[in-house]
Amino acid sequence: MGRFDWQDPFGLDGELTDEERMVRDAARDYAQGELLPRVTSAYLEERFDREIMAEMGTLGLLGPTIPETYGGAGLGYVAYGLVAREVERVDSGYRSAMSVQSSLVMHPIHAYGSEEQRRKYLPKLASGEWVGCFGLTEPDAGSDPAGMRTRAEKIDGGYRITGAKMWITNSPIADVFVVWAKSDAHDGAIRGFVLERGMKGLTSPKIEGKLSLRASVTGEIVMDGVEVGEDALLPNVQGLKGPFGCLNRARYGIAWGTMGAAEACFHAARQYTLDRHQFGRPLAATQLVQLKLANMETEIALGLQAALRCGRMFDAGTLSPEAISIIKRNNCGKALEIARVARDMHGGNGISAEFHVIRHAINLETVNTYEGTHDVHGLILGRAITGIAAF
Ligand code: TGC
Ligand code: FAD
Repeated sequence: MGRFDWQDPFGLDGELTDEERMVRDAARDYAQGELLPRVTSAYLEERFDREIMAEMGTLGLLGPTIPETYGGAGLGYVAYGLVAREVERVDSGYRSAMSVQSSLVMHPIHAYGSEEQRRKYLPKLASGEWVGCFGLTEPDAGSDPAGMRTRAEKIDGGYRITGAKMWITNSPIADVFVVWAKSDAHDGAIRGFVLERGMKGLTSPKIEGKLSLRASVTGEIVMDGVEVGEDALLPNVQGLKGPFGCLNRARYGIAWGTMGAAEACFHAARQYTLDRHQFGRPLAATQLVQLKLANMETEIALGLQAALRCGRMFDAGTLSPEAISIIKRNNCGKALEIARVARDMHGGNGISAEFHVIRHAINLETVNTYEGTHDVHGLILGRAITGIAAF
């Protein structure tokens, strides 16, 4: 029989390649050394430090699955997931900034863009010189993006885009905006456009006063008749499968990332309850605490195995969107529950920024909602199981 390792009960480490372990270790060193020391002040001051993008770019953490020809790292999806796990171990907001850039901006330009668009945008997004954002959600179209109102109207030599996007990660600091609009020239089909800061009629005001994900900057994208050339259209995709192809990747990354946040809370709760004495013994010596730790360990071990399996399937080209819904939904929900319990186990200290667990818990409220809410992923699965759409 093998020896039990409470930090890695199913031997995940041994299932990784040398390259994946190297990427994981580099991401962990960076996240613990450079992100952790500044996260508390960033969160309290509702601030995203722009230089983080350049730091991540230097380490190859932006667009890690994009081929090296375009400035990416040419890695597989397990490596991408391991990076998300390490970054979200510190804060879901930092993982957000990274996954939007990689999965929601670089991926569509690479997968649906022209060769000119790839060469123009990808290297600068990979290095972090440019920040990107992804505009799908609107004030009146969230879970139901097909209900979007943003329109691209055909004009001589290009398009005029009018509409508003809401709750957009990175938009206030973005240089590049991948936005989705219904195009009159394509029978009202949803098409993707790449806009750039400075275009007339384009603004991206910050949403102030978020109580969750405060170390990530979120805003609107307001397009008041923005005129673009033909070269702004992503030529190689039409319909909702365009944005959904991007979401598949980001949702998959979130399944890994949330396990990182859950592990941070689990480890903190374990250490805290070993150190803290009440009634003459460590809290960890009580049955209730041990049961909570056992539940956390179990859900994390299962969630990581499922994420790893999906990563291998992603690389093999066999992963379905519905399987991604399973891991996005379950890992977010379980991580949120683990963070809430860890917060409780810290008692009064649990509400202090210094102990990190309440920040993770509040962040995970957002993560459980964006990229398809917990219930919407349940409905995606319900449709796949029954053949009946219940949206
Ligand atoms: P439906 O009829 O199901 O599909 C329309 C077309 O899209 C195709 N499709 C997919 N293709 C690839 N991958 C997927 N996952 C796909 N899901 C659907 C489908 O085959 C069809 O193609 P075609 O060729 O037949 O036209 O569309 P519906 O309108 O019924 O959709 C319903 C539902 C619930 C599945 C969908 O709307 C949904 O997923 N809603 C959730 C919306 C969402 O996730 N928004 C995320 C916004 S971005 C974000 O939150 C970023 S936060 C990032 C961060 O900060 O980290
Ligand atoms: P709604 O769709 O209005 O849902 C409200 C509630 O109703 C939810 O509980 C939902 O599960 C439930 N519901 C909806 N439909 C049904 C149904 N048919 N049956 C039963 N229940 C239902 N979007 C982007 O495009 N780009 C981004 O970068 C981005 N970043 C974000 C960052 C943050 C911090 C946040 C909070 C959101 C971000 N989003 C982004 C938007 C996010 O994807 C949406 O908030 C999410 O998809 C839910 O949409 P909604 O907020 O309109 O909620």
